[in-house]
Amino acid sequence: MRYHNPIIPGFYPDPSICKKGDDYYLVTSSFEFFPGVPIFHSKDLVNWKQIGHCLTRKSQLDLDKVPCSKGIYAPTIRYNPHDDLFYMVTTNVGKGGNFYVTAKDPAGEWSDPIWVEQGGIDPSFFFDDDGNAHFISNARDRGVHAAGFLCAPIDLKTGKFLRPATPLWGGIGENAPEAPHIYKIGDWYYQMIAEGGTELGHMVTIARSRELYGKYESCPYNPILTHRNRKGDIIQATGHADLIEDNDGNWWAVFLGYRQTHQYFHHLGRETFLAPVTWRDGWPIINNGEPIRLVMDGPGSAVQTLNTNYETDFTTGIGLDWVYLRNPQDGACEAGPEGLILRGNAYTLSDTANPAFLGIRQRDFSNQVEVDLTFSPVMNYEEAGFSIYYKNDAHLDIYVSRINHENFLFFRKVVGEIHHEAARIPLSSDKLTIRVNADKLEYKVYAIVNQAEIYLGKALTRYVSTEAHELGFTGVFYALYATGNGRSCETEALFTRFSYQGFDRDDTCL
Ligand code: 6LW
Repeated sequence: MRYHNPIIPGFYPDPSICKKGDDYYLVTSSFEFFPGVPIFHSKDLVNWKQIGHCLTRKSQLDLDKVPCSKGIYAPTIRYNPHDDLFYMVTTNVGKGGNFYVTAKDPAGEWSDPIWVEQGGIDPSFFFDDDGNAHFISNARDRGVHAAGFLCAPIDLKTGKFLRPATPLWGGIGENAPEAPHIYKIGDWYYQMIAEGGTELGHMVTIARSRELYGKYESCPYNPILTHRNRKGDIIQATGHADLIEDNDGNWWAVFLGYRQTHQYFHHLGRETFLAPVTWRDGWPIINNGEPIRLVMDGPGSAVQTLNTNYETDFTTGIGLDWVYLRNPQDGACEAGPEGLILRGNAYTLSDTANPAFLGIRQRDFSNQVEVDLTFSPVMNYEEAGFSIYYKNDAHLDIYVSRINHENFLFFRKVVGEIHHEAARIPLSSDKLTIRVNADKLEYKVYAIVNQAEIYLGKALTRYVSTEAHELGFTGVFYALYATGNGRSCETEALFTRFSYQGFDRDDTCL
């Protein structure tokens, strides 16, 4: 059967996959958002359902004042048959470095962190047949950039190395070697990595050795995945892969890529893709060296049913797909019988802090989103609304606030240091619906007040794209927020409906 790529659309980068029995589990990076490291489950590799997050407590994930695109980088998930535990290892950049957590049930709860002394990013575990565990990470911060990676046997109970780490294969000499994973397949140890940087030059390369700490020979077919010379394709930056064997003995790769708009920008973040692996002279080649496509031939008879449509009135709680910006403040977001209440604090969306914010990823270029809001500010500094949020200096906000004795509806664009008020309209009701219609290039913004539709304007998607700003690793969120702009916002904002319809997957093409 055919399936759509990305298999997990929206900002879900750096995928790592493992399997226990018939169940596959996949994790992705989460940066400054909380909870951290979303975890997905699948039975067939093409239908993925989020079952939780690995990092759900502040004791596991401190994001206090973490800058945008710092925090949690590329995780690896592995199942260890020797102790029947799942291991998720990752880096909290700027907040302690590399650590891992364990769980019997991947849906959680996961343990408190065990910290590992070795620095660098993109840590990974390899559990050898003899039961020994090995830890590898990029060695950038050790000043051995040329060596690329450092690996050592590790005591899983304590996180301590059993002997000093030694360099393994460092890649084919391209920029930014990262994302190392080790596999034992047949009589070979394979070390697969990403290099070329996570942007347009991204690629996957591999080497093998008869001994884990032996001499590695580079694959003659490297890179085994890249779109670096496919400038016109919609899919770019393919790299950062992890391999898995299915129950029929077929091999697959999950990896990141992004979908560019036809103007060479991308705003949905790096997403998770799937492709078959074929073997050439004992070397795994991703999709047989062919380009990755939006529709591909999938594993066996699995039929992909995922659609991205989403509707909630929040009366039964806050769904798993929603995240906070950094650690949430007590009482800031509360779901109840009437809907979702946000209580703004002093922080705004432009601060490197934790405002009252609840966001869900934009998963399609083309979509319609609607938000029902009840909010009647009594002080000038009180504000609540909906944001198309990429980062603290890149967000497009549709919100209600007060000037003197009158409430207004605003449309504001924040792009770098430019804060532009694109619309200001007097409001005759405390209830309104905010609607955004998006396509690849534009967001069109509307409000519906007393049944009348008001057009507030439009914004280019590229204002919230990665390429319009200094290097970032995240993607656009649709966020509900409230703020007191430097003080506490005493008036509660009530959100009674959030509805998202995604149009990128036209099932008729399958
Ligand atoms: C990640 C690195 C990368 O740690 O970007 O795609 C970094 N590659 O491997 C952040 O996602």
